[in-house]
Amino acid sequence: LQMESHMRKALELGEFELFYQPIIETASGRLIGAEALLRWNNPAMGLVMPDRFIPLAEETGLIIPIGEWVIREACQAAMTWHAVTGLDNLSIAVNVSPRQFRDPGFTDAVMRALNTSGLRPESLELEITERLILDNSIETADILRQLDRSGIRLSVDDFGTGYSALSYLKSYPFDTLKIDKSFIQDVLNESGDASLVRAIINMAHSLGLTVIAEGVEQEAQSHFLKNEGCDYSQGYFYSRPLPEQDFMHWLETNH
Ligand code: G
Ligand code: G
Ligand code: MN
Ligand code: NA
Repeated sequence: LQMESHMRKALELGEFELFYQPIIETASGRLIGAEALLRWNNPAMGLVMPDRFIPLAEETGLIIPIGEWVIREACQAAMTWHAVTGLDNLSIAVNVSPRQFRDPGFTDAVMRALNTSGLRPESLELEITERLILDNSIETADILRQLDRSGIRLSVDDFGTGYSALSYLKSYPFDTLKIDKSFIQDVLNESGDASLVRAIINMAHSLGLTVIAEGVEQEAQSHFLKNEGCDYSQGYFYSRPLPEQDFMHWLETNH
C-alpha cells in the first residue's frame, strides 16, 4: 500500500524518467531508432528499475496514467531527435503492458500523444508481449487492427518466451518480431539457440516481418546476426539504455 501511494505521488512529482536504448541496422551499423525504458528516480530509493514497480502498477491500474505519460514523453523525445539530427525517420519503441492495452481509453491516448507531439504514426512502434496476444479476444484483435490502420507499427516483444501459438503471427497485423535476449545470449555457445535464432529470422521474413535481436552484448554475436540476415539489433554491445541527455550526446557522435 505504501509503495502504491509512493508511485501515485511519483507521477505528480515528475519522478519517472525514460531511458533510451539505440536500435541499430545490423548490416550497416546505422541507427534506426530507440526503445524507451521506464525508470523511477526516487530521492529515497534511488533509480528504481521497472521490474520492481511495473507489476504493482499493473495490479493497481496506475500503469494507465503512467503509460500515458510514457507515450507522450516518448513521442516528444523522438520529435526532439528529429529536429536536432535532421534524421526524421528515427523511430521510437514503447512497451505496452496488457492492462494498459485493454483500457478503453488506450487508442485515444496514443492518438492524442501523436497529435500533440506532431510525430508521424509510422515513427511510433508499440511493443506487445505474447502474453497479451494469446488471450485471443475479439477486443485485442480489434485494437491491433485499429492501431495498424492508423499507421503505427506493432511488434511482438520477448518473442519465444511465451506460449507461442504461432498462428497469431498470420492473423494479427504485426510488423516486427523482437527475439528475446535469452536466445541471443547463448547463440555462439549453444547450437540449439543458433538454430532457433536462424529459424525465427527465416520464419519472420517469410511472413513479411522484420526482426530485431535483443540483448546483443558481443561483437561476435552481431557478426552471427549479420550473417543470418537479422534486420536490426539492440544491446549493450551498441549501447546501454541512456538518460535522454546522454542519448542525445550519443546521437550527435554516432549518427
Ligand atoms: O531496462 P529494463 O530493466 O528496462 O526493463 C525491464 C522490463 O520492464 C522490460 O520487460 C520492459 O518491457 C519493461 N518496461 C520498461 N519500460 C516500460 C514501460 O514504459 N512500460 C511498460 N509497460 N513496461 C516497461
Ligand atoms: O522486455 P523488454 O525487451 O522490453 O526489456 C528489455 C530489457 O533488456 C531491459 O531491461 C533492458 O535494460 C535490457 N537489456 C537491453 N540490452 C541488454 C543487453 O545487451 N543485455 C542484457 N542482459 N539486457 C539488456
Ligand atoms: Mn521491449
Ligand atoms: Na524484449
